[in-house]
Amino acid sequence: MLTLLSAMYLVVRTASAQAEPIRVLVTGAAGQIAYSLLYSIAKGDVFGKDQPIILVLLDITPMLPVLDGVVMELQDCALPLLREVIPTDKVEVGFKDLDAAILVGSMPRKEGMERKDLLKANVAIFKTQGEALEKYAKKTVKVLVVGNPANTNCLIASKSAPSIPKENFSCLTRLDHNRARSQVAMRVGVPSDSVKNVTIWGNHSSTQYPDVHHAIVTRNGKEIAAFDAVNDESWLKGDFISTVQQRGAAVIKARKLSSAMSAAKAICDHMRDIWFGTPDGEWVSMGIYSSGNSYGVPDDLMYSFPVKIKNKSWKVVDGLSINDFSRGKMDATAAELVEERDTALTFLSA
Ligand SMILES: NC(=O)c1ccc[n+]([C@@H]2O[C@H](COP(=O)([O-])OP(=O)(O)OC[C@H]3O[C@@H](n4cnc5c(N)ncnc54)[C@H](O)[C@@H]3O)[C@@H](O)[C@H]2O)c1
Ligand SMILES: *[C@@H]1O[C@H](CO)[C@@H](O)[C@H](O)[C@H]1NC(C)=O
Ligand SMILES: *[C@@H]1O[C@H](CO)[C@@H](O)[C@H](O)[C@H]1NC(C)=O
Ligand SMILES: *[C@@H]1O[C@H](CO)[C@@H](O)[C@H](O)[C@H]1NC(C)=O
Ligand SMILES: CC(=O)N[C@H]1CO[C@H](CO)[C@@H](O)[C@@H]1O
Repeated sequence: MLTLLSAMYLVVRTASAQAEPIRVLVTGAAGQIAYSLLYSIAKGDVFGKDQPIILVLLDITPMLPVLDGVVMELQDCALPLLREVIPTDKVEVGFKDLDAAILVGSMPRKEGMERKDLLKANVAIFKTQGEALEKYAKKTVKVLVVGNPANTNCLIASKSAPSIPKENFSCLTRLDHNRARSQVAMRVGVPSDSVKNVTIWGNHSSTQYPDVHHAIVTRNGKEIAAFDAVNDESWLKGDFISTVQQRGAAVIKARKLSSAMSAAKAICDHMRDIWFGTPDGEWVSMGIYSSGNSYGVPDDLMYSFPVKIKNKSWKVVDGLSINDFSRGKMDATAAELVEERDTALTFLSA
């Protein structure tokens, strides 16, 4: 029996050792999130310890010299899974034959720039990148949008790549999810993995709704509702929510730079769960296409929901009870996204 098992193990090992490399694109690759992210991807934290990787790094032309430095450092890490690194400023190179695309680069807000002009610039970027996905990537590509405004950028990319299923596009709210989880864990005094089933609803912005009505805390081996574990309803409905909503701004104020290490970690969590499925007994939050949802969220948005993932397919966790407090907050963040989408669509068709 033992010999049979070890023989089977050897067969599996040999098969996976010869796995074909997958092509993974990171855009904004010369930026600060990518600097934390690329090492984790290249060493196997996201796609598995047996999965060879070709990393494609896209940034804008003026950043190519910086990108060369990033390439040198990746080479100097001597990572066995990393088979090739391809730096480029051309979408036809960047989006070719992709298995996964992590779109981090976007137009940042500049001093004095109008909100509308910023949105317009980002619609142009994500239209181009969506069209490049349509033209050059595999139809099974999994696309994660991080660059802000992430939800709307994701919607634009997806609309510009009609032959790739909408379900294969998602945007990052995992950082908010992780923040919510940690805040509750610190408050109760348990490790963060003892807090499960928090939900982020809506836009990745200060109107997002971090919801712990269905969250569970494990303390001294017992599972209890987060509301009972925390035992401070006014904190949960007040400071907890605003702390998570404002966390990005608080990090910028302290660091004079936006979140990068935690954003990179969240990107890894998100993409790993798409690849391998969510752990048993918990859901995660991600921004996904809203059409057909059971929570009364308007159709045709990229909106963050609680999801479970299996076999590279997500399913929204249905049937959670929504009280009036939650309803109001879910609707407010939806209204913001509807408005942003409608403006973005006028730019898309212009
Ligand atoms: N969704 C989230 O949870 C979350 C969290 C943190 C940051 N973000 C967003 O992620 C983005 C990146 O953050 P960062 O700190 O790495 O910024 P950064 O400025 O350090 O890097 C961004 C990089 O993107 C590049 N870029 C710009 N336009 C591009 C294009 N058209 N194609 C390819 N590359 C392009 C820039 O040249 C730059 O190198 C920002 O939009 C930020 O707001 C999102
Ligand atoms: C939605 O969230 C993004 C990301 O933070 C933000 O840039 C955008 O302004 C928000 N949308 C609106 C309409 O406020
Ligand atoms: C989290 O939610 C899932 C899906 O409803 C459920 O199966 C699981 O038991 C929940 N986890 C905990 C710790 O209650
Ligand atoms: C997983 O998904 C693939 C592609 O959609 C499908 O062919 C396969 O049958 C699925 N496997 C399981 C176990 O559901
Ligand atoms: C993550 C996800 O939802 N993936 C979907 C991508 O599209 C294929 C069809 O090509 C679906 O089977 C996957 O479920």
